[in-house]
Parts: sequence; structure tokens; C-alpha cells
Amino acid sequence: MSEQTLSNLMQENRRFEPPADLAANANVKEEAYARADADREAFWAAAAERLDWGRKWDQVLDWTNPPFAKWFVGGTLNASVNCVDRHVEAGNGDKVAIHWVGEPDDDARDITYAQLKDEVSRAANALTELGVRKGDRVAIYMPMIPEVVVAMLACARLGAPHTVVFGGFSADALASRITDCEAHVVITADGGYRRGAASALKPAVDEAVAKTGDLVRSVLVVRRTGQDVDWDDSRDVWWHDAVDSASAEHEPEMHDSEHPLYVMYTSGTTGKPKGILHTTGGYLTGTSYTHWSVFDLKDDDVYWCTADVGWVTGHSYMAYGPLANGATQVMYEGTPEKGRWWKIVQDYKVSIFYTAPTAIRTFMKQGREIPDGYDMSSLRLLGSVGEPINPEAYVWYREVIGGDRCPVVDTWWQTETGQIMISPLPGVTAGKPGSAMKALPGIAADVVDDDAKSVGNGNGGYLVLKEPWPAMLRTLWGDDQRFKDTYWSRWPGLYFAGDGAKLDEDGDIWLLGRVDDVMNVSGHRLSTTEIESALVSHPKVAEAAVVGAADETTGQAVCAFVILRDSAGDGGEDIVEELRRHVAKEIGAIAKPRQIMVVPELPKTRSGKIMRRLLKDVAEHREVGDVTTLADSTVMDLIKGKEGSAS
Ligand code: 6R9
Repeated sequence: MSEQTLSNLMQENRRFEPPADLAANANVKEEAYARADADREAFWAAAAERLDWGRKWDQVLDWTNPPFAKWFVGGTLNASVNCVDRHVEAGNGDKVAIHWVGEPDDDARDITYAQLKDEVSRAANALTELGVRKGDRVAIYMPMIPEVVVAMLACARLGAPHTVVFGGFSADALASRITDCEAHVVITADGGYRRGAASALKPAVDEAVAKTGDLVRSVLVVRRTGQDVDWDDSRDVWWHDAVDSASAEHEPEMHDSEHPLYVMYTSGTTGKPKGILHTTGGYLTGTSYTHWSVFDLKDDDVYWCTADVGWVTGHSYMAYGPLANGATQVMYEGTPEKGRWWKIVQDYKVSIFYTAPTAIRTFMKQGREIPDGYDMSSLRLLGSVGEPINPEAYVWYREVIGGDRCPVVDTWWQTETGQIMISPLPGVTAGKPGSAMKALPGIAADVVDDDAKSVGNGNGGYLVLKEPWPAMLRTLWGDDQRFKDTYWSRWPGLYFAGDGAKLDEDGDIWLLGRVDDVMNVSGHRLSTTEIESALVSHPKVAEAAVVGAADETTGQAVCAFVILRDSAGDGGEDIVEELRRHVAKEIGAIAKPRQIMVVPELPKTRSGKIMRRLLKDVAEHREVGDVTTLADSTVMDLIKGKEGSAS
């Protein structure tokens, strides 16, 4: 086994310098860090100049009532004008905004900025007809079709905050979100395509609406699959009736910089989801600036973010950031299938590609022969988001997908932060596989101990943010107290992100997973990520998830769930012992899993996060808890079926 495959997180010493031509022509150079440090507010004010404002702000930041921030106070703007109209006015109306690719083969559409402007204006007029007024909330429950972007921008145009609920969520989840933000209008589709078949959405909306009393007045329905739907004439309206016949002229109003743009629900530690509130001026500034700087966006790039619009990455880096920047992007309806993504990269000459480590590991598992069959020479930059990327996946991504020529930007951020916070700058930073590197210019991050003291280089602790930033959440919808308690109460003046992190000897940041995923085994602090990374560095392992299960003697014990690579077959008789030894060698005997289960799948949310809570239930022999946010709820049955065969 080579030195490299043996590396684990903390011993990682490979470095990848920025390509010389990229560095020479980079949108953002090294000087940005010093400029931002010298005057953070002036730095963000300059970034806000990227946008078109109705009225300029009087004050960059009002932080007199922390943790409630106001950015670009007194300024007015319209998010949809910034994402659409201004590009048309600048003469770029014929530029493709969205290369949309449906899941069924040969189902594709290109939408230019001019067409998008007309469609958004029509939809805004149609929503107005349905009684939607500034400030009203609109729920959106849709597949990955262009109309979902149109719907979001139409809401933004009217100043009606949207709440997009991921199409894979249940009717219950939808109902609780509709209720929490009191939405009177829902936008949906008859269904969408998933794994080769039409999958219905409207029945879940009907069920959710029935659970919310008479709250919902109208349901606007896009016809996507053509499947039969139940219809309530008093409430349901076809998109093609209401929108297609509406005028393509719509005079946009300029909204206050702090006007609510959207609410995105994310799961908290308690059962009730948190409604993260984002507002207009700061959010658009933060997403537009970071999309331009982190991805080094150029006018002729073809950008593709594979995230579903139902989670925050789809909001910041598919909808608002790229469109505010006038980018051309790919939007794909389906889920990752063998070869299909790479064919899209080839066909559309994608140059910037942004995805999640879980997808990368899935492709690693299938073997490099599949991507090797496509011409991906158009790619010049790769991004990763959603969870720590283990060095093996990073290096595979770089070599196999990026042809060893594309920098990888590992971007750390959250629904709450709205924008990328920690990431290499591709023209400046030499990448270390597995590290998100540095806080971006204008962002103040640190790693602290229990007493909020900086841990210093070479040590681990909690990740915190020390200064407000433009796209930060403003509060939790209707619950200022929970906002304060969740993020700001642990240490005064510091935003607690909930992630563990380590500063290496150079002061670069390594994310170690949620602190609720940190285990304590016999008094030793062990990171789930570190052990997962060690397991995945074994050539037979494709993917691994580790949980700490209660143990009478050691407090917690390490329990691992692994998926083997296709090429490893069943792994052989002694696979469990082989892997335990491997972890001991990589990290130390203390990290040796008590139990390793070889499983066919891992339970994941649609955004690719492993639901360790459920694995913990299995490891501790409990009834498995709520599985409604799993992308595929049958996975737990597969895993439990394996339980008997565990070591
Ligand atoms: C954008 C998004 C946020 C949590 C975050 C952290 C994890 C995201 C990461 C990462 C390590 C990265 N996370 N990106 N961990 N490295 N590059 O994922 O938002 O769904 O709210 O999740 O995801 O644990 O706290 P969200």
C-alpha cells in the first residue's frame, strides 16, 4: 500500500498549488485578506457595489442590538431585478441562464436571461392575481425544473418570502412548514422524475393542505409529468393557465435591504425544525461575492451545482448567487446515476462543478472506468460542500474528475451563514486535501475551547464566528429567543456553529464534524470524521459512517458502518478484523471500532448528510427513530437486516 493511501486526516501533507494561469487571472488575489482586515465594513460595502440598488444605503452595518444585525441600512433593491432584469438591460438577454436537463433522456431546455425575465414577470403577475402581496409567505414544493427558480424569483420580486420545501419531504413535514410560516399559497407540480419514473408531488400537497385547516387559499400547479391528479376547483390553479396568459410586463418595487427574502427550515437538535430567515441586501451581497470569488467565475464559464433547490446550497449557489452574477449554469432534474453526470459535463462543457463528498464517494465506489469514458477537459475548477471531505475522496475528485489540473475548493458554510465562510481561494491558496483552509476575506472565524479562548495552532476545539457577515441569518422565523439560545448563548458575542474544528500548524482549519458527533471513548476525544477518514483510506472501503454508542466501560464505543467497494466483493472472511487493525494503525488503538458492520447503503438525507442518529439507534439496539427526512427510507431496513451478521 502506498504512503498516500495510508494517510489520514491529521497526517495529511499533500499540497496542491493553484494553477499558474488561474492564479495570474484570478478574480480575487491575496491582497483581499489584508484589505478586508483593515476595514471589514468598507470591504463588504465594495462587494455590495456588485448589485444594482434602488437607493444606496446610509450605513453598512448596524450591530447596535446584537445578535440582530442589519446590513446596508436604508438601502433598497429588488433581488429578482438583480438576478434577471439588469443582465437583460446590460445587453446579455440572449445569454443562457439555465441549461436545464430533465431526467428522461433528450428532455432538455435552454432558457436565456431574456426568457427568464419574461417568465418571472408573468409569474409575479399571476401570483398577484392570486392575492399574493408583499410580506405574504409562499410555500414551494417542486422538483428540479426551471419553474422552481421562476417561482422563487417571482416571490422575491413581489417581496413575498418563499419557503422551499424539499420535494422528498413528507406531507407532514410540508404541513408543519406551511403552518409555521402561515403560507396562504403553495406552488407545486403534478410530479417529477426520479430514478426513471414519474413520482407524484400533488397528493402530498393535498394531504398537507388538509392538515392545515383553511390556511391555504391557492395551490398553483406546474404540469411536469402529466400524471393524473385530484383537483379542487376552488383552490387549485394550473401554472400554464395562470402564468402563460399573464403579461410579461411587471414593474418591480424596490424593497428594503432588510426585507425578508426567504425562510429555509433546517433540522435542529429538538424535533421542531428551525425557520432560518434570510433578508435581501446582505444575503445577495454575500452570495454574489462568494460565488464570484470562490469559483473564480468568468463570463464564459458554464457552472453546475448539483444541489437540490430544497436545501440552502440550491438557494445560494444555484438560484441567487449565480443568477445575480449573470452566469450560465446547468440544472439537472435527476439524482446521480452512473455516467449521466459526466455526460452532462461533456455535452455542456461544464467548467465549474460543485457537489458533495457523498456523491464523490458514490462515484469512487463505482470505479473510475465510468468517468474515464467521458471528455471532461472543459472542467477547470471543482467544489465540495456539505460535510468534511476525506483526503482520499478529495484526491480522487481532483485526479479522476479534475484530470489533476483543477483546484478543489472545500467550502464550509451552513443554512444559517447563507454564504460560503471558509474555503480556499482558488487563485491564492495551496489546497490541502481534507482542509477547508481559511476564513474568506471579510469573515472572522476561530477555533476556541470551552472558555471561548483561541486554541492556537496545532489544537482542536469549537468553530466560532467572531464578526457579523452580510448573509447571516437574521433570526429564526417567529422565535427570536430560540435564535439567541441556539447560536449566541454559549459564549457572549460569538456565533457558535456547532462544528468541531482543528487548526493545523499553519493555522489552517480542518472541520471535524458536528460537535454532537464527537465521541468520548475512555476519556479520549475522538472525531467521527477522523475515524471515517481512516476507514475510507483502506482500499476495500467505499464509504464509512461512525457513531459513538453508549458503552458500560468506556463511556462511548466506536461503531462503524462501512460500504465496500464493488471491486472488493464481500471483502473476504476477515474483513472486519482487517479494518479494525487498519484504524488502529492509522489513528491508534483507542480509535479501533468495537463493532464494524458491512452494509449495502447508509442512511442519508437528500442533501447527502449521513443520519448518524439512526445508526446510533441500531448500534445501541434501539427502535430506529424518525426516518422521514431520509432520501430513501427503505435504507434502514437493509441495514437492520445486516445486524445479525455483525461482528
Ligand atoms: C451548506 C450546508 C451545515 C453543516 C455544517 C457542517 C457541515 C458543510 C462542510 C461541512 C465540513 C465542509 N458542512 N460544509 N463540514 N466541511 N465543507 O451544508 O448547509 O445543510 O445547513 O449544513 O454541514 O457540519 O455545520 P447545512
